[in-house]
Order: sequence, then C-alpha cells, then structure tokens
Amino acid sequence: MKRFIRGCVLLGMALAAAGCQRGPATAQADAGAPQGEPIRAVLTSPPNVPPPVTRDHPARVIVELEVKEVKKEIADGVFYDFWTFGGTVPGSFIRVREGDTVELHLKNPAGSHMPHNIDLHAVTGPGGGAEPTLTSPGHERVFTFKALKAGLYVYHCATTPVGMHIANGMYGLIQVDPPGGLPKVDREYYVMQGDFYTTGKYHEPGLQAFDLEKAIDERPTYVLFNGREGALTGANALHAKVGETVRLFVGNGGPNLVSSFHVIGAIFDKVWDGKSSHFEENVQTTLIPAGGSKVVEFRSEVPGKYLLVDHSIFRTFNKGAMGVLQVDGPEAPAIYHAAPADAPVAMPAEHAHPAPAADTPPQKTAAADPIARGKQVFDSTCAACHQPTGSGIPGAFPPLAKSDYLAADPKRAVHIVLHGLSGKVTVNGQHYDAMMPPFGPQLSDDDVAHVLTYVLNSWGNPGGRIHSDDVAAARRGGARNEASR
Ligand code: HEC
Ligand SMILES: [Cu+2]
Repeated sequence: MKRFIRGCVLLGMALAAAGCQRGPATAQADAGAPQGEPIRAVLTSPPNVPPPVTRDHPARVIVELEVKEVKKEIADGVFYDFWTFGGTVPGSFIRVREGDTVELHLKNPAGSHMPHNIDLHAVTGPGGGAEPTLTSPGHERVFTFKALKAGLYVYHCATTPVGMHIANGMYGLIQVDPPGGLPKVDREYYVMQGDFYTTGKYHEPGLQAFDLEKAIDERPTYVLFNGREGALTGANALHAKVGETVRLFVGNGGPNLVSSFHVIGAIFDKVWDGKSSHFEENVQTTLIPAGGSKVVEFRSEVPGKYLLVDHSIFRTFNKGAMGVLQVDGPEAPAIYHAAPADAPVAMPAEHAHPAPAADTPPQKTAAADPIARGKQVFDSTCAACHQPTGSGIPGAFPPLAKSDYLAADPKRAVHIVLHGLSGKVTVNGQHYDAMMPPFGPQLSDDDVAHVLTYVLNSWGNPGGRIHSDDVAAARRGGARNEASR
C-alpha cells in the first residue's frame, strides 16, 4: 500500500486526476512511525525561509526554540520591549514534512520576566501544545506532535494574558511541506504582519510601553511587517530578478487586525491557504485573518520597486505596514512602458504617491538631529512632489530650492504644511495654481518643525529654524493662510 501510493506521487499530477490523488491527500502514506535518525530542524530568521524538505519519508524532527525578551527598535528612534521566539519578530521559521513527528523543545532562559508557551496551529490536539509547553523562566519543556496536514500555519504564545504576549511579538510560521514538496520556485521569503500598541503616538521617540487600553480598543499605533518599520525597505528590501518566481509565506500574527495583503504592481499567480494543490489564481489582494496565513506566488515580469502593503492603506502610509520587493533585470516594454517624464503635465495631488521615496534606509542618528530627521520626513512625505533636490516640477509643483515665496515668510510655510495650500501662488516668477494636501493629521509637531528646518537649511535657502512650539501655535491658530491668499 505504502509503495503503491508513493509510486503515484512519483508518476505525478497527470495520474493524480485518475484516482491516485486520495492517497497522499489523506496522508495515509505517512501515518506510520518516523524513519531513520532524528533530524534537527533548520530554523531561520525573517525574511529567510529554511530550504524545502526533500525527504521521501517521515522522520522525527527536533525543533529547538528559545524565548527571548528583547528591547529593539520598532521604528527609527522608537524602542519597544518585544517578547519573541528566537529573538526576532516574527519568530524563527520552522519547516517540516507532512507525517513528521515534531519534538518541540521550548526553552525560557533564566533572565525572562514571564512564563511562555506555544500553540502551533499545525498541531492536532487540545490547545495546540500550549499546556505541555508552559515554561517558567530558567526551564525547558518538550512536547511531541505529528504534523498530520500539509500547509502553512501560525504559531504563537498562548500564555495569559494571551493578547499581550501576541501583541509583544510572540508569533511565527511553521510550514508543513506536502510529500513530494511544493513546486520549485526561485525565491522564498517570510513576511508576517502584526499590530502594535504603544503609549506614545506613532513615531514618538524613546522607549514605548505597551498600551493595554489601545489594544482592547483595537487602535494600533503601528501595523508592521516583520516587527519593525523599515524591516523590509531600504537596505532591507527583498530582491528578485526579472523572470523569477517569488513565493511569499505571509502570516498575520494580529493580535487584532485582519490584513488585506497586496503587492502594488503585481498580480498573484497563485494563492493558497492549507493545501497547496487547492489554489486561487490571478488574485489582486488576499485576506489574511489574524492567526492565519497565505502562500502567495508571482512571476516578476517587469523590473522596479514593488510595495508590499496592507491595502487598508492608512496602515501603510501612517502606521508603517510597508515592504519593498526590488526586481532587477531588463525592461519589458511590451508589458510596461512609461513615456519619458519631460512633459510638464500637472499631476492631480492624489497621484503623487509619497510611497516610493519612503524607502530610505533607517538612519539611527535621526531622532537626535533635527536636520537629519527633517530630511527623512522630506524624503518620505514631500519629495514625491517637490523632488528630492527641492527643484519642484515646472508647471506642477513649485520649487522649494531658493524659493522666494518661502524666504518671504518662513512661518507661513508651517500653515501650508499643516493645512495644505490651493489657489494661485507665484514662486520665483512662475505661477502655480494647484493643490497641496494638508499634512497636519499625519505629521507630529516635531516632524513639521524638522522638515521645514531641513528645507530652510538646504539648496541655497536662507537658513533659520522652526520650533515645535511654532507648529503647536499654528495648529491652535487654525488655517491662517486661507485668509492671507
Ligand atoms: C502631493 C504633492 C505635494 C506634496 C506631497 C507636498 N507639496 Fe508642497 N506644494 C504642492 C503644491 C501643488 C504647491 C503649490 C500649491 C498652489 O499652487 O496653490 C505646494 C506649495 C508648497 C510651498 C509654498 C510654495 C513654495 O514653493 O515655497 C511650500 C513651502 C511647500 N509646498 C512645502 C511642502 C513641504 C515641506 C512638504 C512636505 C511636508 C510638501 N510641501 C509636500 C504639492 C505638494
Ligand atoms: Cu509568551
């Protein structure tokens, strides 16, 4: 019986339709005892994925997970006390084969403040392993389960208060490969979304504590891929080459939000949840529940920068949920062709995506240095329109470099950034009649002060400094520039 079914797998999909399919699908081929010597699982940190399991038989697989409570940056200059499996958020990626007997060791080092445990959604049995793995600081516990069903599964800590352990970063993914493995692809990456609740506002620097009230109200301060704003942008972007097939193992740890996972500029060829043979095709956006996961695959056809987002889009531009896949290789003009950008056509403001410029490498010193911080805000928020060099675009966006309009009244610029600007303005003799959206709701007083200080001290502008107090006063005073135009 065993040999017969394995033969079917080898003969491949053509025969599957003719009746072989039920064998491997019900896992009977692998219901037997583990074979050979026990194997130590290869664990990886995000965004890396362990190599596929190529064994043609089930084995006993030893997984050694260590809990680590670590203080790390959640955004530039913002720190948070994370609780993790293996030192990263999400935790170490585990990969086994359907039919494997997994011997899971959970170690909680003596320095920990809390007991922790693990509930793996790949487990069939009460609590997913939570009870037998409850481990106090300074202890290790071992629990064994049989991975009955192939699929991609979330694991998480389930120690009281469960929500807090998850909110602090205690989740990860375990992939159970089907017998015969998943189809071969060129790249595999590990991406996991989570929502975070800090006492301080978004981007408020310093060490931030967990805010239970915000968590209960489901009002996250941050929504992130891989536990840190910028974990997948700038120098940390994911990479692929034109013509390669990319497979993302995407999880959502929650604790609260569901994710509308989308890659801007790509259509997923395949998306599945559970059995890899039952996939959806040509998917634009896929829903990933809290405590759920999806495997998404697509071929990179056109070079460029692809943004990974939660299409509940304020989370991307205002709470941090952004990643980048950089695709390199020859242009594919038959699929995608952009006319040269020499014609000064005024772009509607909503088309001027501030996104691409947001992909700047994290700058550690930024919080301390207003000009460096201001440059970051400029590059991520203003450069899409005013251009990275402040040159503007003739006929559409006025220059900020050597702008006589700016120099004439620098404090007026505070109102412009907070409340936006529309109607006729003349900058260096050129007339503009366009619209700048308000940035008051998304930028803190510090951000506005820093970005304008940066602008005033760049590109031949007169210098000077805008203080947070000026911004706070302008916020209280309302939209002064509405009247002055
Ligand atoms: C979506 C495009 C867009 C973004 C993003 C944008 N602006 Fe503007 N900005 C404009 C437009 C358009 C005008 C001119 C509005 C008009 O014609 O009434 C303008 C005008 C200005 C002016 C006054 C004119 C001048 O050249 O001195 C300043 C100062 C300014 N913007 C600063 C900023 C700063 C700082 C940021 C980032 C926080 C920013 N802008 C982001 C489109 C934008
Ligand atoms: Cu825990």
